[in-house]
Amino acid sequence: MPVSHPRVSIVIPVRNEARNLELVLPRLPAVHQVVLVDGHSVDGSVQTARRLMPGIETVTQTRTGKGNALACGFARVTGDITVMFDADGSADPDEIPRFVAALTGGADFAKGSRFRPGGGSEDITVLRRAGNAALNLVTNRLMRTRFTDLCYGYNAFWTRILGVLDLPAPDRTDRQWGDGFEVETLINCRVAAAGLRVDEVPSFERNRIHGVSNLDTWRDGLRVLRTIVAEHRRSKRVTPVYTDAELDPVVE
Ligand SMILES: Nc1nc2c(ncn2[C@@H]2O[C@H](COP(=O)(O)OP(=O)(O)OP(=O)(O)O)[C@@H](O)[C@H]2O)c(=O)[nH]1
Ligand SMILES: [Mg+2]
Repeated sequence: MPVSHPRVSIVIPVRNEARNLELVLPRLPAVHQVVLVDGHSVDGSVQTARRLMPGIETVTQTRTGKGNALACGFARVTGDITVMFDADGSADPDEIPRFVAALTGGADFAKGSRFRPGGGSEDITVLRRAGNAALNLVTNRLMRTRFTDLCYGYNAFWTRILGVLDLPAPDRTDRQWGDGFEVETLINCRVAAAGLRVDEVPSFERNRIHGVSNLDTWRDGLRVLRTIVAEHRRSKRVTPVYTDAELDPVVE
């Protein structure tokens, strides 16, 4: 059933981003809910966020990695739309309406892309750009998709499709596949395998303002490659079941 005035929840994974939160949080639009998922920060990120935004919900992630942080945040979402939003200053809050418009326009998943006309990046290195292009090619060939920016973290989706993502449960104690930076690829592949509609949204990625990246190009690039192969195999076992009424994937 279409939602005419969707409530938007923004999920922000945070690991030692206090100085960036000072600049990022005041720029967020007024929304239904903001959930900060803390990765055991030691720089006062949580306190900074609460000071800047008293209504913010904070949760400590249960394991390690950005994927686990997102899974913990998604579990807290009460809005109709979930926006995945990095805290390092690279994502532009003014683009949120663009993502929402793609979803209200009929998409199930609005995927940010730095490589669509109107998009771009100040932050991507030559090596990462080449790696991302190669990983796009492999994914598009195997999954029959048309992604232009597989490894990008700025995305939004109707919260009702959360079951399709089937992310590792927050309450498991041991590290799970999907807990790390492979999470975006895993989500993209699962959404595609379920036959959901993905619309790409041009997005401009700014440089991280303070601090250093948590991502390791080679290690995480290889994890993404393994993810594509694993998700391709999984897609053979998942029957697309997209109907408006039922969005849980069926794994035989
Ligand atoms: N809670 C939590 N947040 C994390 C973790 N790793 C990264 N993040 C957050 O996820 C967001 C993206 O992380 P970055 O390190 O900027 O990685 P990236 O944007 O993929 O890579 P760059 O383009 O190099 O910046 C930031 O808000 C980080 O603070 C983690 O293990 N736990
Ligand atoms: Mg970043």
